[in-house]
Amino acid sequence: MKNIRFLLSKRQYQHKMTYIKPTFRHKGLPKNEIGFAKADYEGKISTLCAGCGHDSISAAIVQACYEMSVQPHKLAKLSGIGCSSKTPTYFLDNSHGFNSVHGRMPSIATGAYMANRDLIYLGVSGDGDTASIGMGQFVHAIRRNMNMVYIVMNNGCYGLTKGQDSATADFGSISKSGNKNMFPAIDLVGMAMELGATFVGRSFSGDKEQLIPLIKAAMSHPGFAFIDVVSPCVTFNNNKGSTKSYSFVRDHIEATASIDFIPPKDEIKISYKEGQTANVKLHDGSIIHLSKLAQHWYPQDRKAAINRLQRAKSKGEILTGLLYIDTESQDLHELQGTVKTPLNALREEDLCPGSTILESINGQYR
Ligand SMILES: Cc1ncc(C[n+]2csc(CCOP(=O)(O)OP(=O)(O)O)c2C)c(N)n1
Ligand code: SF4
Repeated sequence: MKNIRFLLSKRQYQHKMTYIKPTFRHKGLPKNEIGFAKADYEGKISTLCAGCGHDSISAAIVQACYEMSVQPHKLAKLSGIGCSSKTPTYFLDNSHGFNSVHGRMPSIATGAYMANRDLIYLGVSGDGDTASIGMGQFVHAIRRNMNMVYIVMNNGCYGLTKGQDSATADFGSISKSGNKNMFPAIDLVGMAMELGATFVGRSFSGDKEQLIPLIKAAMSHPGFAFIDVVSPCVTFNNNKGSTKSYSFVRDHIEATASIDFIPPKDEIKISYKEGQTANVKLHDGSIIHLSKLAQHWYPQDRKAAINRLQRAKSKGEILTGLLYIDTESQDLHELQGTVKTPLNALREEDLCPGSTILESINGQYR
């Protein structure tokens, strides 16, 4: 320590100290099934503003991956540009990562996913990154049902570039500078639903009881899993009149149900009254247990979910939870019938079938 102080100026030294995160792990820390502590799923110390909703979402991702016993080297985190897109630096330090260009995360995800279907793909984006410059990429990722989790940290503004209104800012919402937004908001959840997304959820960065099981369910869903998370920007969009502030969201949030994610090996121990619960079984045997289900809420009925969303919107409610799931969908690899082995593991004999087979293939085109 003395040597570092000697080599650096006081300012450089203090700056460096800010970013040191201990790697020491106490032996007694609880471990998950594969022997990792929760700290093994963390990343660098966040440089976001204190109180930013995005940090709570990072914490929920860390908790979900720890509880799911995800092998860190079996996950790839991808992002675009923005405060939200910086967050992969703050979680899953031992996983693969690609911080791409503004709005271009889906293309990078598509390339990586086509080359190697063996990883969990976790994309993180902002409402600016997705609903404006990245809109064209986002809609095609949904349409192709790529097997990935796509989280939008939605604060209704461009935090990184000093808080301009984004396309998800609500009509009439007032910015910190006092301007009223005159354009209607693009509702990413409604859009994803219309486009045929096979898993759609919405949550709030301040509701980890809901967000953690939702992320776990999204990671288990074999298709495009979209989660819109309202995530207040404390610096530029947490003022009176904003519809993405902590206080506004807390006053207008409506959960469709409480969510429990039950992995295949566990059994459901809780029981609720008939009509108030639903169990959605996923392909790997895990169960999404929905309790305190809102009346007439059917998370496997796309039309009903769209209608309910529209009604909530007209009442000014922010509807959260698992909004829609299709458990029978086929993902992009299945649709294309591609090889199961990651491309970098294919051997020469797999790639070159030999002259006899090649001759017969060519023969079909003569
Ligand atoms: C091609 C390109 N255009 C514009 C920018 C400037 N820019 C950087 S981040 C950003 C928007 C960030 O907003 P959002 O995605 O909502 O993330 P937040 O910072 O609010 O989390 C913009 C416009 C850029 N980096 N690259
Ligand atoms: S500017 Fe806003 S979005 Fe960016 S880190 Fe600060 S609070 Fe978060």
